[in-house]
Formats: sequence, structure tokens, C-alpha cells
Amino acid sequence: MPITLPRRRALLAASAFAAPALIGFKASAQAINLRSADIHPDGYPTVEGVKIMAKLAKERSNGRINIQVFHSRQLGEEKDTLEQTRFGVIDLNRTNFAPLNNLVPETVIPGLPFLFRDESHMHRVMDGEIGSEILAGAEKHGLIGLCCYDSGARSMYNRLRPINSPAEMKGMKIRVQQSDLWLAMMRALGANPTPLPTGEIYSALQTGVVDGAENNYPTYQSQRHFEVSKYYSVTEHSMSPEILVMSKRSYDRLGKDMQTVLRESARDSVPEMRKLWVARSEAAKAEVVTAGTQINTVDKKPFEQAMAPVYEQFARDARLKAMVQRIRETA
Ligand code: BDP
Repeated sequence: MPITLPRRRALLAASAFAAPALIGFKASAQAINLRSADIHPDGYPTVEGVKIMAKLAKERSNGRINIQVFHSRQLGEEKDTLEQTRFGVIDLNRTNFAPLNNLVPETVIPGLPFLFRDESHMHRVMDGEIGSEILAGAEKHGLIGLCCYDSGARSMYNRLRPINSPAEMKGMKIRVQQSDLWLAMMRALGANPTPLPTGEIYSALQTGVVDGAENNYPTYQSQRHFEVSKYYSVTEHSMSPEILVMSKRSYDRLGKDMQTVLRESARDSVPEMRKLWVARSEAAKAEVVTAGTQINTVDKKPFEQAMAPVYEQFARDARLKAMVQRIRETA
């Protein structure tokens, strides 16, 4: 049907009117709703860290950015949610570095045994150039590394007896995170590692599928593992931090200004998260001691020596080797 002149004029007028309205809508009002995953319960410092980031991002975007944190594995276990994050089904995800190890070679570095001298050494490394390089490594794999959160140091715990030396771990069935590095680390100690997602550890300990696991006090406490494995041996063998990633697909959909808001809000949530971490670590330790956990300290040297060969296996290429060296040289 031919368009009559008045009708054509009306159509033109309508589109001329609609266009600026649409642009205006896009630039200011369109809400950006993002879903973030975490396996930890509400109140855990990583969950609260992302909530702090969400608050900052909302303020700085004049209310446009809305981040909803799905804690307590509501969206699934870390390995599965990371896959979904790569494909843009989930927008943000806070996990440990470990489930990224097999995908992103750089991410093995911060988990290597006895690499960081203490928490402040770890902060200096991860807050600096090396930390940024590690975070950037995820980008080729569909993930934007936004920031690192604290996770303290991981120690061994089990239901059989206190561990004092690697010799006492011979043949012990130890749950590990789903990463080749973590399998190798436990094998180096003589243990028999079983990779399991976090949510399966409690019943594995309870039924004897595994004898023990390893983690920091806040996870040992909040996952209730102390109820079924009461010997906590302070090996502090790894300080593998946490990482907050964003789906590159979700990120690429946003304008530069909103991308900056998200990056900066994540970065600025880190000091607050660290304060919460310190408080939670102390509270968790006190709670498990009251509940009957037996804590023993160990001579760490034999553990360090037994685990040293994993460096050759996982920090093999020149770039990763140099990264380890640079970390050791960081004052
Ligand atoms: C905790 C980490 C969490 C890991 C968990 C584990 O915060 O991301 O999934 O350890 O070992 O410390 O499964």
C-alpha cells in the first residue's frame, strides 16, 4: 500500500520524536541488573565484599547498576558457575583461584605452596603489577578479573589424628579443590587426594569417603567441617586468595563509564572486605576451639620441602618462573 504524504510526515515526525527519547533512555535510565554467585553463606566476608562493591556501584552509577548476590551456592558450585559466567549466564562470580587453575595458567601462581611470606607480602604482590597480570590472564577465557579478596592461609584438618609431619599424611584421603595443582600438592605430601566441590565435603568427611580436607578457619567453621573432623594442624601451606570475576560477555555489553564504575567499585571494596576477614578469622577460630577442635602447630619446613617439586611442574614456562621470582623478590 503506497504511503500517503500526510502519513509519511506523521511517520517521520514519530521517528524524529522517538529517536532522542530512546537515546535518553539508554544513557540514563536503563537499569543494569547483574547476578553474582558465591558458595559461601550470607555474612561471609566474600559475600559481604561483593555487597559493598554493589553499594558503591549503585551510588556511582546513580542507581543504574543493581548487583544481586546469590550466596550459599544458590547458583551452584564454583566450577559450574564459572562456566556459566564465561558464557554470560551469570554476570559476576567470587571464587577461589583454584577452580580457574586448569583454565588460566597464571592463576596457579598465588596458590603455590609457601610462596607468600605472610599476609602483607601477599597484599603487596596482589595489589601491585603482578596481581594485575594474574587478573588479566583470565580475559582470554571470557572472564574479567576485577579484584582479589583475602582468604588467609589454608591448613590441614582431619578426623583421625593431629598431623605433625608429611610422613603422617601417607595414604590419608584428603579432599582438594578441583585443580591439578591441588592434586599435585597433596600427592607431594604423600596423601591420596580426592577432588570434590565444597558442598560435598561435609558428608564425605562424615561417611569416611575422605579423612580430611584443608582450608582456613572461616570455611572450616562456616561449612561446619569442625563437627566431623576435629584435628586442625596449622600447616598454612598455601595462601591462595579469592578472585572476583565478571563475565566478559556482560562486561562488553556496557559502556566505558559503567565498566569503570564496576572496576573501581570492586577495587574499593577490598580494604573493607579485609577488615571483615580479620574479624571473621578470629571469631571462627574461637568458635571451633569452643566446639572441641584440637589445634596443633607444626614445623613447616618438612612440608615446604616435600611440596617444592610442584613449582617445577606448574611454574614451568619462563614467564611463570619469572613471576615466582618477582614475587620472592617483592619486599
Ligand atoms: C574457601 C574458598 C572457596 C572454596 C573453598 C573450597 O573461599 O572459594 O571453594 O575454600 O576449598 O576458602 O572449596
